[in-house]
Amino acid sequence: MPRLTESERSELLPALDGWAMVEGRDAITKRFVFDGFNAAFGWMTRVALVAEAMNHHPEWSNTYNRVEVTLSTHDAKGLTRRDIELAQRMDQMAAGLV
Ligand code: HBI
Repeated sequence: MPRLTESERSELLPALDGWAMVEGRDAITKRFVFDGFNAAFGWMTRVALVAEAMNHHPEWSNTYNRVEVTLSTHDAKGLTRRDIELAQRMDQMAAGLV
């Protein structure tokens, strides 16, 4: 899986909702804030099933109602289309909950 080209990045990254580049790393990050712990962890549980089905897994941490997410493709050592797809899926699954 090749890393995203410059033109793909300029097209795809601005279209994501609230994701930012990680300083000094070819990765994207976003903080999701939910109504409470159950909402946050329930979302993580549902995303985990999607990530496993995609065979593409987030780096994430949960504190009460917040989930910090970082996405990158470890095998490619940078951003690929799999990261874009997982980011979009995460946003879809958080819609109405955040
Ligand atoms: N998840 N984010 C991420 N990046 C990977 O490279 C990756 C993964 N999940 C599974 C996976 N790679 C495996 O397919 C390979 O490590 C074999």
